[in-house]
Amino acid sequence: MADEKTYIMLKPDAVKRRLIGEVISRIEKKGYQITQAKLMTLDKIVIAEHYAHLLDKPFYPDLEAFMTSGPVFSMAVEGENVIAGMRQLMGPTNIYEALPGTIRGDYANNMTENIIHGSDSEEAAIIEIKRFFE
Ligand code: IDP
Ligand code: MG
Repeated sequence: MADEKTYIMLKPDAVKRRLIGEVISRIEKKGYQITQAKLMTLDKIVIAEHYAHLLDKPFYPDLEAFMTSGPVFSMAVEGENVIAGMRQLMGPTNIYEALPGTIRGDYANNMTENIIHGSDSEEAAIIEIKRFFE
């Protein structure tokens, strides 16, 4: 299978908790390659684009406040089947179902502050890499 690219974001809780190195280490141990990386602070406009599918959810205000609370660490990550592979390393959205050994399972104890974002499809990966790196 040809190499794929995905967009990975270490959220403000990961940066504040000094977990950038820990998560990068897991990505590299898996054999994926980080091809772009950048620390950045996001405004409400880009968060509303990135989480457009969640704008009407009751938790959106908390999500917006969290995502703009400090810098995030953005990465483009490359590898065979990396989109699904990273979602597996991350663990599920519902952190109560995230098993130990996954990033969310090991580090997240809250549905909103869950350490990491990863694209969920090829289309999303292309849009998100463009959004955060161009
Ligand atoms: P994903 O990050 O696993 O792709 P999405 O459904 O795209 O999950 O949700 C984006 C983000 O919104 C989650 O990572 C989490 O930070 C937050 N979120 C999702 N569902 C909930 C919820 O039910 N309560 C609080 N926050 C949520
Ligand atoms: Mg998502």
